[in-house]
Amino acid sequence: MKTFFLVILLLCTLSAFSEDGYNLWLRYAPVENAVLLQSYQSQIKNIVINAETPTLKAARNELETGLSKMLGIRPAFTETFKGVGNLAIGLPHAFEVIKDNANAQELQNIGAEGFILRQTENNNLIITANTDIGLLYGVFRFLQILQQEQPLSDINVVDSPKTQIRILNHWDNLNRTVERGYAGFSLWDWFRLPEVIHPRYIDYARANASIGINGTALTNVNANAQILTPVYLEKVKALADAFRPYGLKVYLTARFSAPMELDKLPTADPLDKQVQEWWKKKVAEVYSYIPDFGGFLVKADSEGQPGPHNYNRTQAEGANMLADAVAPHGGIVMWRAFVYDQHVPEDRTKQAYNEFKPLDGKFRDNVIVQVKNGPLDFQPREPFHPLFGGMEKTNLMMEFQVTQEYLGFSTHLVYLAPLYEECLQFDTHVKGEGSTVAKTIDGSLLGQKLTGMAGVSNIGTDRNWTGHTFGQANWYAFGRLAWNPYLGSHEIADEWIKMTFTKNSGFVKPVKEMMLKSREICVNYMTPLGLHHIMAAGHHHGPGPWVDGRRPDWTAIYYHRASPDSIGFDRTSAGSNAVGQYHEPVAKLFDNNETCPEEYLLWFHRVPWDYRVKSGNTLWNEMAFRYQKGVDGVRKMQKTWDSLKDYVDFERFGYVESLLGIQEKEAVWWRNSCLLYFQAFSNMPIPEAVEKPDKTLDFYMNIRELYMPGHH
Ligand code: BDP
Repeated sequence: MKTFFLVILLLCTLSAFSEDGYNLWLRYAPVENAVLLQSYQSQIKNIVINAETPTLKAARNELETGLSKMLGIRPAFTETFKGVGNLAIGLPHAFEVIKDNANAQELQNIGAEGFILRQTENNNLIITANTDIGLLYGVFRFLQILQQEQPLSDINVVDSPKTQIRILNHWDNLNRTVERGYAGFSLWDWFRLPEVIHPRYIDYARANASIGINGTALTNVNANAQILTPVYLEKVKALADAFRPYGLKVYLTARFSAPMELDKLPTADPLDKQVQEWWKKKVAEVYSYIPDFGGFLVKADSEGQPGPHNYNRTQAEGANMLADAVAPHGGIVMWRAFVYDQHVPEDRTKQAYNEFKPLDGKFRDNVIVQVKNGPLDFQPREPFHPLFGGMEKTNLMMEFQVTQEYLGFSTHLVYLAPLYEECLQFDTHVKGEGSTVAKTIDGSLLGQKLTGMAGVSNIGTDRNWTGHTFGQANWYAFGRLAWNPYLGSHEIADEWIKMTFTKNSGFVKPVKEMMLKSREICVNYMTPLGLHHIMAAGHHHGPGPWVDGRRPDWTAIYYHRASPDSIGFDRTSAGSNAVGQYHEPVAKLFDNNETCPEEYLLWFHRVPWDYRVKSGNTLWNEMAFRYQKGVDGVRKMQKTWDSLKDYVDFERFGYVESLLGIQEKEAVWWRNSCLLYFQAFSNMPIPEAVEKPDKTLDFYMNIRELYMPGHH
């Protein structure tokens, strides 16, 4: 035993010098606290489990890997109790000890995916749940407790997910490029599927299960109908089979015009009988390959995608047609609310609400409308989407972007949990005070039958999965918040750091602080004070406040509207009245420039350059200070990281260090470009305390970045 432990220790020490990030938060580093180690070892001598199903086999494998790496032990796996130090894992009636230690009410409360993990009076441990998947989630949580070196004595965790569909949206194309993907190519190796099942698929499923993600939409929302053909369905089936033991259901994107493209139907009109029949048959075919297929994710009538508008039908008519096709098989339709049209003369941020609000209550029960967190498009900061709390009789799910399309791609360290949390905690007031966005999506406030949260994935073939080591934290945070939208960014960061790097507080504290500040830092060097959509055209990398000359709602000047006297988009009651889409008193709060939170000032208001903000500065000076603050913030992150060299393996340390170098350079680029550009309107000097740009506006305006990832 001793030698074994030494070998493990040696291996781990060696690997401490080189880690490529592949293992994510599932590294299972050896427990360092000697007292805890001993107590863990004595409490987990014998694991009582009847691992006959694929899911329980997966749980057992995970325990074997985790415990041998963390504790240097190989506990016995048996079906009977032995002395002391038993960990019993099973459904409520599997073992006597479980029956005695979990009551019916508790079991009812945790539903199909929750679990109970507790210490019994005799110092044994039990993990129980109503399903195998619940047990697997319990096992992962148990391993996480050890990873974070928390005591097991008196442990009593009763937990279950607050939303039902916790799903990653992969914007992956069949040629393996990833729209807005910055971590290599698509994980799905369509060419070699269905025969080749990469071990990576299993690791992907493990990582998702470890944080409770239970769905994956494999294909891009800008959909390709080919995925619905037998050749591809064979491949999808192979992935679904690989993911199934981990509770990960497969979903596909449905191209609305598929009946025309695949079978030459003359129309895709959702009210046409032939079209309806076509979908019913197609869906039956899909289910013949994948009996537990989750359903469809649909982007329609948006950015060139076909949809019900083509036939003068409503979004509800389109969604319901597909919903009726999947309903007999237990499937659902996630219908995106990201619908807007350049030919509609209305403020783009108002269009989705205008389109969907009148349809409230008209969607089938197995439809869930998927709404982006903000009314525009995944900006570094947006107010929450007014459809949250705006549709009271419709199932509504949240769509967050995990991939950093507008936040520096995979080279900027931006921890997104604070962005998610800010949105989830905003009070919509739909049912009076305390009606947070979180409560409008988990069914607790409005009683929706179907609930969920989607995250646009940042995952690709990069060895470390997400491009940036810290991008892993965003995948992790998304999963945790989908499970429980009330968790704080703090605790999520804390868990992630401990499992991904080290438990040493000399590292955890400063890194947590750095992560928690990173989103505001990014807002400051990109789009302070409510600015939005001023990124470069097309690929959205780097600054482009000057972008003009294309469809207006894809330019920057449409959004900032800078002129010699003012800047900002007037969305007040005197302007586009986007504020009118919110409930009172939110509408009033945003409407008045005195009460509008400064972070959203230029989102809702058009203000003169010499307007006095809360600090007493003029708007222009404040803007300049914020851009500088953003740059300073990145430099501070660099210092923090540099001081932590001794805590991190050299590979991940050096990589993050290099990326922070890019981020610093690009923060300066953002600051200089934006200040020079806006100065041409404000005609005011850049304040003393702000570093002067060393290049001309012309120089910045002429930068052309070609071949950017994620953009085709
Ligand atoms: C925008 C992206 C575009 C997506 C679109 C969407 O630029 O690539 O297709 O959102 O969400 O952010 O459909």
